[in-house]
Amino acid sequence: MLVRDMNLTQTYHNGGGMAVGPDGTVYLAVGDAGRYGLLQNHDRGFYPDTSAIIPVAPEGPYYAMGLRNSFGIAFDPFTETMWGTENGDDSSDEINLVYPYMNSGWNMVMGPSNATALARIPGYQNYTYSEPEFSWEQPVAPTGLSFARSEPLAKFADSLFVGACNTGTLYKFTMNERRDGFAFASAELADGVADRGEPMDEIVFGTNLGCITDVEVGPDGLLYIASFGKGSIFRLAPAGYAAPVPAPQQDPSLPLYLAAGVAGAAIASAYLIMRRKKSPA
Ligand SMILES: [Ca+2]
Ligand SMILES: [Ca+2]
Repeated sequence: MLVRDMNLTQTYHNGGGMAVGPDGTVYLAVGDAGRYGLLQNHDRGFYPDTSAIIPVAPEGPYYAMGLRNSFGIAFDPFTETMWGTENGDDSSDEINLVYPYMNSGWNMVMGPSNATALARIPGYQNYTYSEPEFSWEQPVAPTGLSFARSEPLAKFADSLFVGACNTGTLYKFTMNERRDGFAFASAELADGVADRGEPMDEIVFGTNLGCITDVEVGPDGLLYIASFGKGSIFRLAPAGYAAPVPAPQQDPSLPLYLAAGVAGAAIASAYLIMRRKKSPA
């Protein structure tokens, strides 16, 4: 069994974002599952293995804790650091650079902290609170996220793509030089917070995509965006992109299939022409 039992989890806030780290470790994000968990910055909690990012293969100590819920984690191919989305309540969704042993603060703080909230976070041995790298005051329900390090998408090497469910938007963030945060051109977003009503043109890359659930780079280096809302998978490719021609097949029967296909198509075309000729003008 790869994933160990989740103790008494609910059917919501169970996250499920997964990623494979640079060393091959498989990580799983699990939300608070609506429970009074041990890892949610309460003085006391009852349930283990919720509100955390857990190395499941091989198993290890919680990579991060204090999460409300996350639908997406991904590794920066350049720095090999983990990034993740986190879903807030009525306010504040987050994007985090997820340092090892990070405490994201839930449920004492969601979004940027303040002194009062920080004072309420109990200390966990080895785990340290870290501020979000970006947050939306008005929730957009961020989900999957992906860096694009590929030849076809080379112009986006410094970008992080983030999908959202509520807004049906694909967001694109520009990494800063150290790749430990984002660079913004607009004064409104420079504080790392999309406050209510602030323009987000700078980070809006694609719209009307329905509830996006996942964003991944395929083996062909293109970006794939899965939409639950549209029941579709979208693909981001450069204008005029032509898929590489597949290597020649070794299967000797293939030309026969192709020939049969061509013959079939020819017959179908002839049939259509015949039908057209027969139909009244
Ligand atoms: Ca946080
Ligand atoms: Ca702002």
